[in-house]
Amino acid sequence: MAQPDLFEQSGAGLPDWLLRSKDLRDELNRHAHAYYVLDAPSIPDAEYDRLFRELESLEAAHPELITADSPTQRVGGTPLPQFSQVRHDVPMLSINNGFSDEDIIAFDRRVSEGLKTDVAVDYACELKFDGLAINLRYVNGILTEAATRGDGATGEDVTQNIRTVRSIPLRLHSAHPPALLDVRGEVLMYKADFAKLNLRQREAGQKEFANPRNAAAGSLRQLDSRITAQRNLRFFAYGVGLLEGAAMPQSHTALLNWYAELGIAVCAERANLKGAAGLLQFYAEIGQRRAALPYEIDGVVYKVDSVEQQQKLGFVSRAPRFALAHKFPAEEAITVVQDIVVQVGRTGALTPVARLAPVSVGGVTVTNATLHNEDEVRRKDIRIGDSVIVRRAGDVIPEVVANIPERRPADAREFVMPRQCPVCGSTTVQSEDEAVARCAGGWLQCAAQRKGGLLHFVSRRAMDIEGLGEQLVEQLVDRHVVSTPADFYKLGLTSLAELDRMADKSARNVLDALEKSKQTTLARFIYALGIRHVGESTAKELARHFGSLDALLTASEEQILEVDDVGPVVAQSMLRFFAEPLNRELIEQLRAAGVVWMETEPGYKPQALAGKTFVLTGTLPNLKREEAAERIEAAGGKVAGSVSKKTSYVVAGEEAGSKLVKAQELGLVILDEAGLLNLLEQHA
Ligand code: D41
Repeated sequence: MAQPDLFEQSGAGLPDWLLRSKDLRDELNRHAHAYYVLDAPSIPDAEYDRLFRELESLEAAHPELITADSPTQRVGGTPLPQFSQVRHDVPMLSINNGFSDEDIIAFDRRVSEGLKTDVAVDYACELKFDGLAINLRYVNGILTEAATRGDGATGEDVTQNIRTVRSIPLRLHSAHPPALLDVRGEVLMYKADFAKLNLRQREAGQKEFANPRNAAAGSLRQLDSRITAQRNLRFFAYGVGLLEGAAMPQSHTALLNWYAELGIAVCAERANLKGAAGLLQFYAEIGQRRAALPYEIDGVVYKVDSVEQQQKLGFVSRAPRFALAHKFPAEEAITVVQDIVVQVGRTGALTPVARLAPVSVGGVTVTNATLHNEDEVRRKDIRIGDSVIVRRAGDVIPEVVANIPERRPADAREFVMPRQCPVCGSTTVQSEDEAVARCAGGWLQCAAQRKGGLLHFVSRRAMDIEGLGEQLVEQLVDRHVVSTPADFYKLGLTSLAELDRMADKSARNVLDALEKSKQTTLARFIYALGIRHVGESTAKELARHFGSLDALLTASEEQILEVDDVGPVVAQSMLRFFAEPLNRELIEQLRAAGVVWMETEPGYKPQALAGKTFVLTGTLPNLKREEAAERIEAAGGKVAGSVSKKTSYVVAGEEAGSKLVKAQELGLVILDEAGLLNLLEQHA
């Protein structure tokens, strides 16, 4: 029976189940929108599931209730025999790429010339998602068809699978939707979902995906949409095709804002900027934040904002003149594994490292990439001589992602994990619960562990001793000048000046930096000790909880376990560390050398800014970003990387970019440096 009849026949007294099913549909769709589009869950998952099951059972009893926009229609469905072809009414164009500053300046110049204007052009800047382009067709507000871009003229019908993507509304949020709307955007998989998927694939003995893009593509091309439904794909809109029965918005920004009103997900990381300088600023800012974003992007996209201007500019071959993708340097490259060696870290962990034929990845020449551990080498089946894909993302260490089996030479050699530490010759141990093998030699035996531990001690987030780099520490250890962190503070001008490539001036700088580092915080000191499993945030929690080093040194296991985020593994590791007389001695020597910090009452927790979240953007006139963060944290506040509704304060300095724009859009409190200092003082 068709649905309108149901409503008509019942007249005044509609049956309860009919009204209830409509309420459930609307409510579930609302919650799904809050969760997947607004990123602001409105009910607990369990409650959502309960409502969902209620609707399912109503629909099972009354199949005529099932509407195209029912949330139950997102999951499962009968397997597709194949994908049929869809011709795009308006072709899906491609987008031109730029790589260098010069390319961007030339683009802006072409645009200005095309528009015959002298004033800086208004651009809408957005992210370039590394996913799959897709067209969603809404007829009278209902999702009726979804197709891949294909060659731009013809794509594949993936409607069934797209219905399972929960950030795509099955019905537009509008009482008067356009008669026809083609929404264009990108389907992608979040990095975290990708990691979980690969873990599941590995555990099930199935093939892993090389990257989130491939995983998204594979998930969208599933013939069984029940599998797609489990993959948690996402969608962000960035364009429009055919539009009938509504006026075309006058700018790209207006288009995306309209989409948001219609319940279609658009990315919040956008900015409206002017001229080439604005574009380059956006690129730099997003480049900084790239690694922290939950999804992969391969660049940013600039579009002339005004639709009138867009039309004036027209097209070159298959791409519009009004848009440009500014690509980041590729994060992956192919090269040859020349050797596999073993490195020993500060905890004695033995890490197989591939020595590579030099290759440029992400703008940097890479010659080494980690293989993590022996299991990984076996699982990925990497041999010496193999051609491999290497990846370098953000600040992380380059890694070998996969080999290319077709290119394996006949004489490729397998890697063998040494049974002895390659540095000190001690035996290696492989514990049951860990994938890594470790050198059993410890600090006293093993120079590699010593070097690693010393480098950790001087590192920026620990004691922050500038000028004590890898080469210097290496020499100091090899010449037996330094063997424990306390030895650093015994260094004098003569012992430093004797080292290779050490001028008098740089020796003085190192001594100054050592002197400066003595004024530190308890958190940094704890972190610098390099206790296994005690990272930076655990060190902060420990410092906050105990207030003084003596309180920490005398703490029992139970007392340590009271600290937030500290479990038995961390507690055990700390007790073991502090029980070692040499470690106690080290701590005493460091104190005797003059290393100090402010101690507070045990259990003291500065409440002033507790629960407040800060985002720092741009350059502050006096405070370094790190210092500002430290002071906020010292007052109990948190520092986050990106702006959201939950941000309490945005601290903006010189050249603040899209974070500031977003803060303004959200109506957040924006402080300058003076404002921040004021706030800190008020709460001191
Ligand atoms: O995020 C993207 N990958 C993205 C792709 C984007 N943000 N904007 C885009 N804009 C266009 C035009 C200007 C043609 C509407 C695009 C693409 N095109 C695109 N993606 C794949 C081919 C073309």
